[in-house]
Amino acid sequence: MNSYEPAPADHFSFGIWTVGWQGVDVFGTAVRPPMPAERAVRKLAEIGAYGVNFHDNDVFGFDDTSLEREERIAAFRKALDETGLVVTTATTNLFGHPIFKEGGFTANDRDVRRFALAKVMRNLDLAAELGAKVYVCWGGRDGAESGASKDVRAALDRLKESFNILCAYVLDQGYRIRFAIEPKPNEPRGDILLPTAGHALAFINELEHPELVGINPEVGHEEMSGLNYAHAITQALWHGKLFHIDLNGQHGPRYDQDLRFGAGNARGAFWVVDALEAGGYDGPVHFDFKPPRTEDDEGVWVSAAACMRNYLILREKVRAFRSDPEVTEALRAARVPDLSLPTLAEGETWRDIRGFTPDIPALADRGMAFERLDQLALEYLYGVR
Ligand SMILES: [Mn+2]
Repeated sequence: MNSYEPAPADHFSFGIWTVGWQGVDVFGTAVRPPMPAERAVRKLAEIGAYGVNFHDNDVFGFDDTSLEREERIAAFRKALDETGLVVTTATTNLFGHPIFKEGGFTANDRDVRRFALAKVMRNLDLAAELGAKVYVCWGGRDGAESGASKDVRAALDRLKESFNILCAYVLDQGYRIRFAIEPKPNEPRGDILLPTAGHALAFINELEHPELVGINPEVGHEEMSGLNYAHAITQALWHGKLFHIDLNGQHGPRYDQDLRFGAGNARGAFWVVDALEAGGYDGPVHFDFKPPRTEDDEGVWVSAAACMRNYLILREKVRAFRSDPEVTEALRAARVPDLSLPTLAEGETWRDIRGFTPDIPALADRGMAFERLDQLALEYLYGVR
């Protein structure tokens, strides 16, 4: 019987801001006290996490003096050293301070853009020092609420310029860090630039160093747009662009819920784990969730541990599904393996199929047997197989 205990080989990681979220929302004040980064590190190590991800201002305050900054970083580093937790990833807070109210890389005010890039470069130095391999860029304030306020073409030019500058910076500094753009359709801005995984993938092709830039899709962010997250990460893998993942839970198109992984769209979560189990992703299995406002400190750690536990439960179910001979037979009956056959045979060209006519009535009549296949998956998910 599986105990669903996380192991270092599972590479589970958490953002410091996830368990540290104080519960401030649009309608209410903090419900939990501030959590110093070093406490988050120690508690995450206790519950079996492998690594962490941090914003600069998860560790030290925006207005901290150099001395305060150094003290905060030293405490963070001490906790990392003592627990053995790995810094897998880092990112910059370009959304919290009022200076970023109109954006970071695409703010209309040029000095805001120059400051945003300086802030990223400063935290890239710390990220490199702490061994992060991935640097996430979430432009939550890069967007608009109204049509004329943002010149979208110019904003895309500035986004492109920003990534070109940052890629030049990591190359010049000799850092072994790659960037991962995190798409999101809306919230906090009414419409955010690069709203989906697809938009971000297309954008990367316009950069000077596309090889240094991939994506960090989040379950909730794709599902807010009504999209299929398993498809998004599979396409990102197909492009060689899945540099990082943000796992959490979401109930369809509404505000960004950031539920623990496995809550919300549970059926979607099954296929997310299936997509990751299919292979090709070797980054951290990272959770970006928010313990609900209803929870006290104990509830925070219950929900964090549940992210990992749900992943392991789903992994067991997915593996059982994929190794069931009845499923293999159902896949065959649904002709799923046939899709891997190229449409043209070796040596054929369009000339060979231009006049091709199959048995049209027979193919049109033929059922696909997908319901049987999907019912097998659901029965694993429901725990009756
Ligand atoms: Mn989210």
